[in-house]
Formats: sequence, structure tokens, C-alpha cells
Amino acid sequence: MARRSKLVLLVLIVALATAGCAANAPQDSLDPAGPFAKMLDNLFMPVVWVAVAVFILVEGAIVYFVVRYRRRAEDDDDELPVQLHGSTKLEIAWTILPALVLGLVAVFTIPVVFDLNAKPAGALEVSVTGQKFWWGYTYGAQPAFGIEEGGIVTANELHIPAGQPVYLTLTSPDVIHSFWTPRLNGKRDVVPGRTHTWSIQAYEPGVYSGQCAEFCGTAHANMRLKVVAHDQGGWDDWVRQMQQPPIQPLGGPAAQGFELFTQKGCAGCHRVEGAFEAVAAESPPAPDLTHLFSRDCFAGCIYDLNDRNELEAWLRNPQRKAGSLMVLGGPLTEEEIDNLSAYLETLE
Ligand code: HEC
Ligand SMILES: [Cu+2]
Repeated sequence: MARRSKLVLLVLIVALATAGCAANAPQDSLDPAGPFAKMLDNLFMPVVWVAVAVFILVEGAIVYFVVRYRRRAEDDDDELPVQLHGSTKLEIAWTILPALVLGLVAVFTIPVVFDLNAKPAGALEVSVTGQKFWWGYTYGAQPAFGIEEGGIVTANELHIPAGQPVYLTLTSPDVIHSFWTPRLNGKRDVVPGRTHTWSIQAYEPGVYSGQCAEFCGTAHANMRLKVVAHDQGGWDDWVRQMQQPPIQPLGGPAAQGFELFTQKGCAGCHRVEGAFEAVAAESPPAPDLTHLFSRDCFAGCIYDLNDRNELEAWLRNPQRKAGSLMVLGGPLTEEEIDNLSAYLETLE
């Protein structure tokens, strides 16, 4: 091989190899972080190795025959080689062999399909709603997890206790989404008119990112999510915080923001427990803001809530997330944005 083509080949191999590596790959389904993802991984990896073996055998045979029976310079006659047609033995062998391999894969796959669909004992239960273009979560009363009558409503960030199974019930009011946190389990479609269930569990406390995996409209790519897994103390704190209604601000910019929340139509779409309970029936579904600042991200987890500039930019122009269904009656003044942000910051 010429030196140049060797170099090109080397560059190609290095490029391919390095494209597969990322030091920080938060959505790596090959790096399972819980028992359900592990079940999938345990199936996937052996099948990969079987596929690698088949690949090497078949490609190896092709390369061998191409080289072994190539036309050589000394073959100057133009005679055709002996022409063969069909081999019953070979045909039977390469039909049965793959069927056996696939049969074996099925033997191991089928029980996992059933196991993944079973409801785990003692699971925390959460209803998940796929919305355009964010995720809504409702936790019913579950004394075993410290959740009392009235439950918990939140959005985008799904909080769970680490080390315990979580059983999700997934629905959508209008379009198809797919719930996916690659390190905790595979994808599950979220289909209007149907109720699907799915389980996730994290071995360790931590933040596991995910996203909608079914094209659902303009902002589909910006419909992300986070699963936040807590240790026992963190879970208890979170549950306690989420069951404490926010305190109405009495003065200052936050109190003015509170007034603006009705005047600017926010209350027509967003619920805040104890303050703005009645959203307009014709409004698009919007995230519950009761405990907005219990979260780190907003608007499909694409913006950082700890960065005040991000929140202000959102109120200046909610269409910065293309396709967002948050439509304001008119632009807000900078003062109104300041006051509204001050109010929102009280919603812990
Ligand atoms: C027409 C209904 C509507 C109105 C009016 C509206 N919003 Fe929204 N809002 C939404 C929707 C829908 C989303 C979710 C957007 C997305 O993520 O795609 C949203 C998202 C938000 C978020 C991010 C919440 C999260 O957890 O992701 C905040 C904060 C917010 N709105 C504040 C306000 C404020 C303040 C006002 C009043 C100035 C307002 N909204 C008016 C519908 C509305
Ligand atoms: Cu979606």
C-alpha cells in the first residue's frame, strides 16, 4: 500500500475510534446505573459478541476468498473458471445456523421482556404526562414514601429515592412522546388514549439525564428531562419541601410580581398551590409552578434555573424555545420581568 493511503486509513480509524469516546457521556445506555438498565445490558452485550464473532467469520471468509482466488498477473488466459450452481448442504447449513442463533437470543430475551413489564414490589408510583414540550409528574399519596394526602406535582425533574424501584404510569393528552433515561432503562412510548407503564431505579444517588425519544413536534429536541435520585435524607427533605405550600410575599418586588401573575395572564395557564388554583380550561397544559425553585432546570430542562439571566430571557421571549406553547398577551417591561422573577424565586 502506498504511504499516502496508509496514512488516510490510519486517520480514518483514529477518527472512528475517538468518535465513540466521550469522557462526559451522561446518556450512555452502555453504562447502566440501575437494575433495569442492567438487565438490558446483560442481554445486549452477549448478543454484540455473538455478532462480532459472526462478522469476523463471514468477513474473514470473504477477504480470504477474494485474496486466494484473485486474478493473478500470470493468469493470462481468459478462460472462465468452472461454473457451479447451488449446494443443498450449504443452503441448509446457513439457514439453520442463524435460526439457531436467533432462537437462542429469543430464549434469553423473552423472560426479560416479561420481567421489565412486571410491577416491582414496594415501588414508588409516579404518573408521568408527556406534554408539548415538557414532562409533568404527579405523585399520589404514598405513606411508605412520606407522601401525604394531596400528593406532589412537579415538572421536568423527576425526583426518586435511590436504590428503590419506581413504577411509572405514562400518558399524553395529544401527541406521541417517548420517555427515555438511558442509564436507568430503555425507551417507553407515551401514547394518547393509552396508559403505558415502565420502571426505573438508580443504584446510587445522582442526576440521570434523559429526553423525549419520539418526534412530537417543533420543540421535540428540547424536551429533555432529569431524574434526580436522592439518598434517604435527601428524599425526606425533598418530600417535606414539596408538601409545604409557598408563602405569599408581603412586600417588595416579589409582592408586585405576585400581582402581575394575574394581570399578565400567567395565572390563566400556571397553577401555584394556595394562590393561583384555577387555570383557564382552554389554556394549554403548563408546568405547575408551586415549587418551581425546587428544580434546577426549566422548559424541558434546557435552561438553568439557577441562572437568573436564563429565567429573565424566558420571560422576555418564551419563544426562544422554538415551538413553546407559552404565549404572552404582549411583551413585558424590564421592571415587570424583574418583579415576576422575584416572585418566582419565592416559589421554593
Ligand atoms: C398560554 C399559557 C401560558 C401563559 C399565559 C404563561 N405561560 Fe409560562 N409556560 C407555559 C407553557 C406551556 C410552558 C412550558 C413550555 C415548554 O417547556 O415548552 C411554560 C413554562 C413556564 C416556566 C418554566 C416552568 C418549568 O418548570 O419548566 C415559567 C417559569 C413560566 N412559564 C412562567 C410564566 C410567567 C411568569 C407567565 C406570565 C408572565 C407565564 N408563564 C405565562 C404556558 C403559559
Ligand atoms: Cu416529546
